[in-house]
Amino acid sequence: DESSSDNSSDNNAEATDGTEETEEADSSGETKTIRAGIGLNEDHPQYKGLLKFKEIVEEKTDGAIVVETYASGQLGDDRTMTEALQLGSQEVTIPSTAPLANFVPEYSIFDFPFLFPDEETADAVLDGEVGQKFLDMLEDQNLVGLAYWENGFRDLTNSKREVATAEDFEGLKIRTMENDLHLDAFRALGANPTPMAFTELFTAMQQGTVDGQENPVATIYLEKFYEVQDYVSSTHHVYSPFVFLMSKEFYDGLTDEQQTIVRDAALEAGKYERKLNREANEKYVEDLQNEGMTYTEITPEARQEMVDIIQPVLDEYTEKIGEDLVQEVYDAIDEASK
Ligand code: TK8
Repeated sequence: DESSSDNSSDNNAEATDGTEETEEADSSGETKTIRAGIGLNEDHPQYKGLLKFKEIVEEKTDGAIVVETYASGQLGDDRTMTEALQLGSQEVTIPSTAPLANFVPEYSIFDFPFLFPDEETADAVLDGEVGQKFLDMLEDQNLVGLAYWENGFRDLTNSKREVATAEDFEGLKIRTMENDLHLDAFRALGANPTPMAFTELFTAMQQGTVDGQENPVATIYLEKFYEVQDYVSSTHHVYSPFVFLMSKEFYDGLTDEQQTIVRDAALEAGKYERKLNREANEKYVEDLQNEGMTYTEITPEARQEMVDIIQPVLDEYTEKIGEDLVQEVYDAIDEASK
């Protein structure tokens, strides 16, 4: 059909232009291997997205690049795997933006509570100029950000009591991601936050080291948090993007054609992952209730009270990140929400 003939002519054009590269790759003959590790388990859309990435890359490079996939933190937690990419001992990981703030402090903006009003706005901003500006900031850290995937809107769970208003956070021992803004925001609400890698979270809840945590309902359900948590509140307090990261050393070692293939594959697999993630959200809420969790709606008034309490923390981080950059993000959000 039209596209394949175009494609083949492109390939010929590519092959002709890039004969050298192609021959070079062929002459070296070695297959390049991508060790791709994530923290969530194989049931989560993040893993299904990674399998889609694998399928596209192996098909498009005709096996010149092989992707090995490791779920459930087999290769470590987000920070450890991100450091492995910097060292060149792993090629791909897809962390939430929150732990990336330890590598690029400006990433804390993504954890401003209630920053993105909905998924469509998040997509428009992340897939546009502003999103690319943040991906470019990763280069100095020996990392290449190829695409944004979706973790989602985060909700609070705990094993102590229903949380319906800001007052209910008082004294709750909440695990947060390793991100100072999350810690400061939960402290402002009166909670007692502890930063912890995702790989230790289930055990910490099981042993009562923490009373609660916050994650999108997909994670709460698919990681079986209902086995150790009794209450879930629709706080939707942060929209967490995932960032598809590749080791810069590995990326720079690819041919131009292979770089285009992995970049396009990360983008295409990301759109597929976002779709899967959103399709099931309603279902997860019902599933959690069927597993015995009490679901508490947060009213707009209660949410506004939380926003007001957290505002001083956001003012402080706006200083740290830089007023202009924060304003640029808010302008992009306004533009996208029109
Ligand atoms: C999984 C994490 C998880 C994140 C967290 O590796 O740490 O709570 O929301 O999705 O990235």
